[in-house]
Amino acid sequence: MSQWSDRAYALFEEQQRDRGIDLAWVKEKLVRLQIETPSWGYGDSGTRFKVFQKVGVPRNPYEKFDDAAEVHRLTGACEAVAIHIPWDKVSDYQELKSYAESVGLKIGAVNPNLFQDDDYMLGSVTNANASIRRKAVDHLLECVDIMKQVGSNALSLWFADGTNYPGQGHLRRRKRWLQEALEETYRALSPDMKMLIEYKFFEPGFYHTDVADWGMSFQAAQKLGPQAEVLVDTGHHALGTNVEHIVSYLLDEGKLGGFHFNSRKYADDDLIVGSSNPYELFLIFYQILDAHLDEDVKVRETAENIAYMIDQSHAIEPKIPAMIRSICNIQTQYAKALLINHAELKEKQENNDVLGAENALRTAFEIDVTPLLLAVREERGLPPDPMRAFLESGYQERIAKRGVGGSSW
Ligand code: LRH
Ligand code: MN
Ligand code: MN
Repeated sequence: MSQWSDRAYALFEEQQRDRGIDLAWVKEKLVRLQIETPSWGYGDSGTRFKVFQKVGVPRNPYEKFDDAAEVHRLTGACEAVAIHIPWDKVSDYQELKSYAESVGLKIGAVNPNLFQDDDYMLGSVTNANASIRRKAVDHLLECVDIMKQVGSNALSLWFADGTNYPGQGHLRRRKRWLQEALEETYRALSPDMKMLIEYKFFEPGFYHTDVADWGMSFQAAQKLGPQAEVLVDTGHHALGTNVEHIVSYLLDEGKLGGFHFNSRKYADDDLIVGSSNPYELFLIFYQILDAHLDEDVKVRETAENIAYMIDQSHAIEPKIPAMIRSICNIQTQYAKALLINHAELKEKQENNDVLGAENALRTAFEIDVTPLLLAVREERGLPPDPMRAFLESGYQERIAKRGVGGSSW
């Protein structure tokens, strides 16, 4: 480290010791934070108005793994990559698994795609047409089979099913078809696999969405059994929703399975996580780290086994730097949340000290964690500034030979 950062870290260490923070514990937690990146985040993507094609975008799933490996090499925090089928369809999944391993990665969640086929225009598992429902469930089962081949232990489900007009679909019948599809899929899981059920309150259906909120995911998961849990995509909530409250509720019920992190300004913008709402991200981590300290072992285990995943599609920004920025933003907010003095906060809460409690929490958010992050990266032999290291690495120039016209999503 430079003299400047050595001095900054020494001061930081002293300040945190004075606050009663155990920095060895903080560092250990930071080192263990792994965040899965999405294969589709490396491809070309856009809005519903236009997909802009970029130079150097991966042309196949293998090249997506190459780019993800570069993100992992620089951050040390992204060893798993989620795949989306059929976006990442290959003829030999064992070969894809071996390739991932050869570049230092593993395959994370498998995401079935039930929204891009013409047959699914009016729904997949909730389509009024029984043969389309069958086709959709068969795809879910195919994905469970792919999980077995690639060694994945998470099936990540999002249903685009919904309607645009009142009366277009029979809501209760659709609810039952959805549950039937989930049950058949659940029965195919191996004991070490989890089913993560994502919700989204609108889009592409604008009148109703079959799995519209966390309560519907929760209820479906509850009926299925212990291997089914809720997936919180931070972009999938209405404006003003208290996402961290949902997180704490699901933790307490032992049903928080994972996150799809991204930003949310107005809707599901799929932009860089923490770019416009860093305090929300910090408050989410506060709930999680508080649950790490819960006396109930089930709550603790749920908090410790959360699948942290990014779900982003960058329309205008270069893909790899956007992913690195997201990882760094998550690490920053996680580090700040690790500096919360829980004993002090508890004491203020128990004394009904409204402003004292708010201050105890916000104090951690306001600490500059740059010296801590630099020290942890240095101790791990990682570049202190992963973004700068990427820009200086020449990787972007090397992949330019792929040309334009890579994979979309
Ligand atoms: C839907 C969603 C879901 C999909 C992904 C591409 O908005 O969040 O997770 O699989 O985007
Ligand atoms: Mn998502
Ligand atoms: Mn989304």
